[in-house]
Amino acid sequence: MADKQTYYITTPIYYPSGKLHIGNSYTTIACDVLARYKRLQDFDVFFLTGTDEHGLKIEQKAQDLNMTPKEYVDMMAEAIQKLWQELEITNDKFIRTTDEYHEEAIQKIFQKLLDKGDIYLGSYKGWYSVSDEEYFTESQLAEVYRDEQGNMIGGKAPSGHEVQLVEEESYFFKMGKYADRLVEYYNEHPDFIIPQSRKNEMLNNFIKPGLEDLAITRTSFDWGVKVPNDPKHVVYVWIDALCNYITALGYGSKDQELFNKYWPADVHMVGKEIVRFHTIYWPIILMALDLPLPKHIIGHGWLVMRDGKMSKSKGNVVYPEMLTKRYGLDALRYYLMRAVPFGNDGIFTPEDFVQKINYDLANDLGNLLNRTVAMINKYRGGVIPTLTSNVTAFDLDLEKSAKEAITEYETNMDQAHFALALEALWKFVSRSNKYIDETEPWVLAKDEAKTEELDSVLAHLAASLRLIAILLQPVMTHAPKEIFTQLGLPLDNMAIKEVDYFALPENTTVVKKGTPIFPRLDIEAEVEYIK
Ligand code: ME8
Repeated sequence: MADKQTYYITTPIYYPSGKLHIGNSYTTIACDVLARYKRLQDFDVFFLTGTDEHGLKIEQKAQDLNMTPKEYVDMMAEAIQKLWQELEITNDKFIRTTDEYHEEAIQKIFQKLLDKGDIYLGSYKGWYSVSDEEYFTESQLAEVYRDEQGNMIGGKAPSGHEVQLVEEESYFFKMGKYADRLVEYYNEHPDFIIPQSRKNEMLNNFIKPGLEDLAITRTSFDWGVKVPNDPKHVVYVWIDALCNYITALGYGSKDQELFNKYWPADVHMVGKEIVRFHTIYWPIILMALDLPLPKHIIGHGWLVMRDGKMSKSKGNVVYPEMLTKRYGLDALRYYLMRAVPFGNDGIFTPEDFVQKINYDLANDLGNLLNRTVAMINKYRGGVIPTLTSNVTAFDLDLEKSAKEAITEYETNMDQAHFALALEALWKFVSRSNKYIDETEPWVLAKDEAKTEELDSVLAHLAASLRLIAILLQPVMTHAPKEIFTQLGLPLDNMAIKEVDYFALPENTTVVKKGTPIFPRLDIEAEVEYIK
């Protein structure tokens, strides 16, 4: 048997500097949806997520809580893994940048680039706020002081602290050396950066103006991976973090089996604000290491609130647990995948959330299932009739819609256009509901001459629900199985690969009484609850 095709997908590794919200959950669920989709297509999938645990921000956060950085990240990494379990994320590995194997591999990578001459020791000069322990460029400062000639002589950081000109020893990475090769790679791989608009932004705003050598070590704090043989330096957190995608597979360790099997990655999924790190720094590091580059970097838009980005200071942060406890995991996963249009931001509002659940899930899908199960019980003693094509005047049109739904769904899923894939599926849910109104099974049931037609209608409805349930599996982790169970269909054949509308098993019996899979919500009351 031929080996399965591999598929390696990653989320960003999140900073454990606070409780994760529905924004981070969006990216992780999106990757989980793709991972599940590819597994159902019979790919050999490796799905990675994890935490980015070094750096000043984390060190300070731990200090605020009177904890050591390690105690703090241990606590947070546990909470994050628990959250992903609750959201039924099927990651194959969870990497922490404080894992020993990762730290050792980072040191090896650093040494390799040093030996190669791509890293050199120099000095970094910039405006530094001691209180913030951070460098700021002129444009990042809240205030700039100048002398009479207009030269900058000082300023204030956004925190209000004074900055001073500081020069510190730093190792630099020769980014510019690889700029031409990077542009060439972009040109030869037009779908490396998705969506394409972000590629132009990278070229025009960052690469064309010239890539400066990047300071990749810090001496002002020590919560990080120490530079080999020069431990007063720690490796810049972004270099440390980006390399997780290869160290997680064993690169830089004794056992490189996973690395040989899964690298290069098929997809690094990231939010739009970190596309730059993934499409400039990361490919350049890989080129310097003589490694192949990932196939796609997908930069998605943000989930925002009516009053802008979610932030603790605005008090508008929504946490996933609150929604899953009340509405179930399927509702949250469905909502998130539908709410963010590809490449753009999506706005979370309690109204939209509650309405999508009520209209799409309780009404459209829930009704289709309830009506179908009830009619099969009432008219055929619970047994689904055999499916035959083209018996009623409406069959062909429904069959055509099923085919279209499959194609549209797959085309969009292959491009990570989740909202469009679900839209295609819901068009088919509506089409199937309309088929009930068109064929009027309750009228057919009164006419013995229409037995065959009624059989056909009931079988088509069961086939539609079977198809919908199969295609919903990457997004919803419970409802598809419940639909199968209510229809009495065996759970061992739900693969998406070459899914066939007509492959409805014979002689299955639906449950005696279907229960709603998504209860209808009182919109006003629930909007109040979420607010
Ligand atoms: O940037 N909408 O970690 P981070 C959608 N450690 N996605 C959102 C979001 C929102 N409102 N808020 C966050 C880091 N995200 C680095 C990454 S990778 C080598 C290192 C998601 O904790 C989105 O994917 O700040 C974004 O890129 C990521 O969380 C940022 O997570």
